Amino acid sequence: GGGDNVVTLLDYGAGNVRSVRNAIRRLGFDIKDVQTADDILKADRLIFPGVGAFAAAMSVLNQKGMAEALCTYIENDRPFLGICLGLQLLFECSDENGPVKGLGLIPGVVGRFDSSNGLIVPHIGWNALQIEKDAGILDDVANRHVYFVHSYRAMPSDSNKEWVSSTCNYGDKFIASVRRGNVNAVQFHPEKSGGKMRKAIEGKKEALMSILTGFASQRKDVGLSILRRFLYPKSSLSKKPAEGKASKLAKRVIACLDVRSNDKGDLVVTKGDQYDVREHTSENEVRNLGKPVELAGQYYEDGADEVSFLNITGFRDFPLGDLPMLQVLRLASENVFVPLTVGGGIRDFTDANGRHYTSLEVASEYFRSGADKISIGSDAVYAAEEFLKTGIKSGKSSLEQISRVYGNQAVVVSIDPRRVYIKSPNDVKFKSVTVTNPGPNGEEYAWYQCTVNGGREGRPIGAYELAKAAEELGAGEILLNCIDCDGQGKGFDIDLVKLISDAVSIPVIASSGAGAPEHFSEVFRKTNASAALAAGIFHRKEVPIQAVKEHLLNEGIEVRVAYI
Ligand code: 1PR
Repeated sequence: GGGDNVVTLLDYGAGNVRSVRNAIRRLGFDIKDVQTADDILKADRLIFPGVGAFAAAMSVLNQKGMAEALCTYIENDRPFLGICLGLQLLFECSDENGPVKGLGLIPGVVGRFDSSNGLIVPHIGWNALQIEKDAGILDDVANRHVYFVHSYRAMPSDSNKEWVSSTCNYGDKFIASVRRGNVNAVQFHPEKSGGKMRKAIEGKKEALMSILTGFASQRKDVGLSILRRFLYPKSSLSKKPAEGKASKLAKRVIACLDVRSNDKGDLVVTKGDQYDVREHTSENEVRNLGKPVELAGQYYEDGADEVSFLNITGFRDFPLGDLPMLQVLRLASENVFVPLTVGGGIRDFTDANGRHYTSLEVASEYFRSGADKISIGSDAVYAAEEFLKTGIKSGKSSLEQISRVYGNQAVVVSIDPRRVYIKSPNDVKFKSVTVTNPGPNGEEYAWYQCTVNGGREGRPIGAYELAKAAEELGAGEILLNCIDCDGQGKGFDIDLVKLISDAVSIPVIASSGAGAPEHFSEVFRKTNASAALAAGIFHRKEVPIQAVKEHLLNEGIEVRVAYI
C-alpha cells in the first residue's frame, strides 16, 4: 500500500494520461506510478487508463509481467478502475489489428463498430448510459451524457452479463461499463466528461470536507463524480436522483482558440476576418482577444464540449521551439476536463542546428503536454495530393504515422478551403456543388479549393477529395473550415458542410461563420455534421455557449447539458 490518499496509476507511456492525473490530484489524492509488476500487487487502489492500440498495450503488459499481476489483483477483488482500453483489455481478445489475446477475465471479443450502414466511426462525443445493474460509481451519472472516443467495443452477452453494469446505444447496444465487487471499468472517459469543482474544494482537506458535508453543491459534476465514488467508496455519499434526459449521441459545441505570438512575443488568442488576423490600423497589430489558458478555462466552465487550440503560425515556426504553446496545454489541462485538440505545425522539421524532428515527435510532445487530439492542416494536404497521384499509401505521412501509433481517433484533419464559383461542373476536375446562393456573376456551381499555410496558398485539390483521402489515410475526424465564411457571422457554409459530411463516415466538425444560435441548429438540421465550432462570437461574448445549447435543446437537438 502507500497510505490513505494514494492512487496507484498504471501508465505505460502510450499517450495522454495527464487529465487522469490532474483529475486524481483534484480529488485530493497523490499518485504512485507502477514501475514493476509488484507495484500492482501492492496497490490499495489501481487506476488503469488504457491508451493506444490493444496489441501494443498487451505486449507491454506481457513483457513486464504486468498481465499476470493484473489478473491476480483483479481476481482478488482489489479496488480497480479501468478506463477505455483499460476496459477492453479485460476481455478475451480484440479484433483491433488482430485477433489479439487480452487478459481473458471477462468473456467476449472486442470488435469494431460496423460503419457499413452509415454509422459514423470512431464513436466520438457525449452519449447516454443505460444502467443495467447497481453500478456503484455511476450513481450520479444515469441520464447524463459522458464522453466516449473509440472505434472498438465489447458487446453484452449471456456469458458476460454478470459483469455488465451499463450499456450505450451506438449502432448496436455495446458495453459502456462493467463491475464486479470492487472491480470497475468504463469504456468512456470520466476524466473528460466534465467535472466542474468549486474553487474552494481543491486540495486534500477541502476535498474530504466537502465529501463529508455532502456535495449537493456539486451536482453538476458528472465525470469527476465517477472518480470520486471510486476513490471514496465508503464515505456516505448520498445517492442523487438522476437528472437530465440523455438518450443518444449529442451534437457537440466546440470553442476554438486561434493562437499566435503578437508583435511583442506574447502568446495571444487572435481571430481573423477571412483569416486576416491584423487590425486595420496604422500599426497593423495582431488582434488580441485574450489569454489562451484563461479563455479555455472560461469556455469549459461555460459548457463547451471540447476546446481546440490552433497555433496559426505553426506552418512557419517550429512548434517545439514554441514552448509557450506546450505550456498553454499543460496549464489548460489542469482545469479543463473536456477533450483538448491542438493543431498547427505538425510535420517533419529540421531546426537551425540541423537536428531533425519527425512529425510523430512533435505530436508526442503535444500529447504529453495534455492534448487529446492533434489536428493537421497543410501537411495533410500534401499527403492527400501524393496519395491521389500515386494511389499508394506510403505510410510515411504525418497523418498515417500519428494515427498508427495513437489511433485514428487522436488525429483530426483541418481543411481550409476557399469557395471558387464556376459556370459548369465540367470546368474543374474536382467535385463541385450546386450553390444555394449564386456567385457574383450568377454562377450556379462552386468547388472548394484547399489551401495551405493559413490560407496563403491554394492547392490543386478540392475539399471533397481531401476529406476522402484523409479518411483513407487514417484521419479520425475532419475539422471543416471555410475561409469565405470565417469571422463573417453569417452562418456556416451549408453547401460545403453537406458535401463533406455526406462524403465520409468519420465525424465532421463544421467551422467558420457562426454568428447566432440559429446557425448551429441550421447546420445540424441540414447536414450530417457531428459538431459545430465557433470562435469569434464566443471571444467577443456576443453569444454565450449556454445560449447555443439552450437554443439547440429548444429545437429538439440533443446536446450535453453541463449544468442543470
Ligand atoms: O497547416 O498544420 O500548420 O495548421 C494550421 C492551422 O491553423 C489550421 O488548422 C488552420 O485552419 C489554422 N489557421 C491558419 N491560419 C489561420 C488564420 O486564421 N489566419 N485559423 C488559421 C483558422 C479557422 C478556425 C476559426 C473558425 C471559426 N481559423 O479555427 O476558428 O473559422 O471562426 P468564427 O467562428 O469566428 O467564424 P498547419
